[in-house]
Amino acid sequence: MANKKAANAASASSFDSASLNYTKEDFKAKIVHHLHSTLGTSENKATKQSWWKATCAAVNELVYERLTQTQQTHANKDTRAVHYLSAEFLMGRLTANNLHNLHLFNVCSDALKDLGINLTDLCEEEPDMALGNGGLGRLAACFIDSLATLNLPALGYGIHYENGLFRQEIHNGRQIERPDSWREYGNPWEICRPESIQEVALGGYVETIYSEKDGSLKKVWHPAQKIKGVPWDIPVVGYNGTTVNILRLWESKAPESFDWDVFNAGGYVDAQAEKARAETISKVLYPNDSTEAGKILRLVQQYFFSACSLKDILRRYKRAHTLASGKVDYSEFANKIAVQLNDTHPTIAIPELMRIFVDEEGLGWEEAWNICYKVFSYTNHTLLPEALEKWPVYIFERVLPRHLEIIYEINRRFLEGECERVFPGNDFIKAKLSLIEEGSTRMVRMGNLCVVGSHKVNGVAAIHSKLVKEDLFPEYAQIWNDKFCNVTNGVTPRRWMLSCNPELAKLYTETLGSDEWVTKLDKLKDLKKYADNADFQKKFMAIKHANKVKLATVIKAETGIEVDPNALFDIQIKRLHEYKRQQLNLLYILALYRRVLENPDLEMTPHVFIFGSKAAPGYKMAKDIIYAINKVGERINNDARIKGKIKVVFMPNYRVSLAEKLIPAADVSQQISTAGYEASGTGNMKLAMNGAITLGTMDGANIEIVEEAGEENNAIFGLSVDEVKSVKANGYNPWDYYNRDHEIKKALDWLDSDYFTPGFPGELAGIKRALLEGGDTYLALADFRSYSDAHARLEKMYANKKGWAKSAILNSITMGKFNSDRSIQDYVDQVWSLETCLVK
Ligand code: CBF
Repeated sequence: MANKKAANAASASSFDSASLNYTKEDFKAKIVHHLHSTLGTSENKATKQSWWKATCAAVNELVYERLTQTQQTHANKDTRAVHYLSAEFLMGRLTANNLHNLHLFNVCSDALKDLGINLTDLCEEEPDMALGNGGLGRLAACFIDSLATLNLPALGYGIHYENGLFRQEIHNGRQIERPDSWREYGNPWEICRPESIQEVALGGYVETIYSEKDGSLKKVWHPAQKIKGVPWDIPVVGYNGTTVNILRLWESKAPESFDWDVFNAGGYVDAQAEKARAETISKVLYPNDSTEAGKILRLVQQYFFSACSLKDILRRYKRAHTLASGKVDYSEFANKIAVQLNDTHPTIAIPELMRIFVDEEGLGWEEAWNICYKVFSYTNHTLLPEALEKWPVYIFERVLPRHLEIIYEINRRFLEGECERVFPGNDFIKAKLSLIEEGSTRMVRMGNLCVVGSHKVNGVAAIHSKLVKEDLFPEYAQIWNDKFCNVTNGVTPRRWMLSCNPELAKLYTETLGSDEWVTKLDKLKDLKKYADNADFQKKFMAIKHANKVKLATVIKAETGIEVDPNALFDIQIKRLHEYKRQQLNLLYILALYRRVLENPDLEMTPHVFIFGSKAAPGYKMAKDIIYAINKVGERINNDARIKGKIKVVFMPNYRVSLAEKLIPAADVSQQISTAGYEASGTGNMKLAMNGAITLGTMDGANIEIVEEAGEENNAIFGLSVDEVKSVKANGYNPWDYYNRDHEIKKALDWLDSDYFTPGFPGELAGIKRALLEGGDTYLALADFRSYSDAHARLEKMYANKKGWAKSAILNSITMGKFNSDRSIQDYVDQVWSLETCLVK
């Protein structure tokens, strides 16, 4: 039964450091104890790393106790649980987060101070756990925080990548990718669980066995290879509560570490070949899939973690539901188990569960299917066709032959059943909805498989969910209207306010007289009466200024660029993609630069444009845009004629821990995607929560943000979703904009010259070509003028200090809806039907 009270349950079991008997002296003793006994060092020899690890070990004493209590409670009560399958969990750092969630941050900081150590410095020792690319992976991390905070039984399942997302270096303006070995020297937050190792199979062939007895056909899969999945558990500490769930990440290993016989016969390298092959699976996050080997590896990764996770789920289920006869009672399976597919990456779990039920557990097809689709639900995170995965059938035949047969059977039953019922005899629609795309290379459509094999499909913001239903899967919606729903994304206020912006958090708590807002973010609306209050505005803006001063120091240290904290900090931080339109931002910078050159007395607020962004290694245009931003920045930052009115900063290696420094310091949040392309966005929420004004299009969650914060407090511009569709339908011609708008023309022509790349003319011309000859797929030129006008409005707003403060405050305090606890509550109500479970 859906439980609407989960949000309240979060604070029902609150505790603080005093009630835990974690006084400063206790903490000091524990840290020193671990320095000696766990790290094998002493106070005078210990490095910062050792202090950090000793501190984590001290915290873990409590975390492990809570973890055990949580697991015992869940097992005793045989709770229904959600299993969040995601190829990505972009966790960032955990130290400050765990301390805050346990209410131990201050006591730990005091204890360390006595020991001569600064906690904030120590937190910098922790490498980011960058096991994700961007939004989808960070969303998963926020969601598991909220699940634990709401005392919901949940497990995250993913891959224990040896190397997370590449570390970005900038050399002469260009992105260089370096490996990210985040756990080279050990990670104190993870626990290896060899007792729960799983084994999964790959390749081989399927044998059909005819039974003389009843005439039935039995399928037997004879795999060619076995892989061991070693689980690593990361405790997920809920805020203010007692629940500690786990994130279980699978590392791939060969069943044997090397082949003795081959080794003895002198084949020292060959003996380890299988080990190397097996370990490749969890070696790197998203290897390049432009080659065939890359594609196979990607599919194998997806199968590896999905299959290990399902085996783990079944193991736990069997423990509670095996009858005295030894038979397993599967009638409760769908009541106990919910599996959320975070995008199409874990789709293969659907045929895998069918395979286990039918081939291994002896269930009939109908019985198995009836359980299966009730277990799964699927979140779509994008409409971009390249992200809706399709795998060549021939790869499936080689890697997962039995799963291919099962997919064919699911497809046959769907096309002959529900599809035929709603679209009788309509072969065109059947071809569109089929799980198999016919063509020169036959493909398995994972998105379609998700829709057919799940009981719920959701998008991640209202507009996106509408487009998923009406544009992406309209015929499926005709078959199963109720399957489609919306869950607008959210972010955890614990990390994205409390931990990253402690002074703002303190102001809110002191003014409200309570820190209830940390779980019930809506409470901040009670501060509305202060939005106009001069004293409150002064405090709020002083905090923003202090955050900008801190960021200016980081910028100087990382890039050597000096920025003035009194300037407007205008930030665009997100993955680099043409639809996100960093190139539009750049075009405006070029236009503004020219305006100042042409009119050196131009009155304007000094403006610092800050970018943080990684480009996919194989995405040439994205890398060219990074190069252009850096080259344009170099020229502008060193041009004395403009007297520092404009600065352009590209922060290398954008990641969670850097975002935590950038977001509290932002005045303006650029969310400028082409309407209809950004499913939701979550950076937009984090920035608004911290008092940035959105300069954005009516896209994704921007629409809902503005609904909450008021359009008058933000700068909205550009074509709407419908207008984008109609401009495209009517034949968009970017040359018209180029020829008509002299600022566009001049900015683009500049890129043809060597003005920004002395001695190398045309190095930046690729951007102009993409925008003109390439057709400007994402309508940057069509939106340029209205973007420039929105900038002008922002300038005006910023000039009115009181008005700006009011808008910034209103943005920050009206973001209650974008608490990930609310998103999770929506999943509980609409998709998972989970009960809270308080842990004593
Ligand atoms: O839903 C989380 C995020 O996912 C993406 O990053 C994705 O990977 N598809 C989208 O691009 C974001 O809009 C979305 O917020």
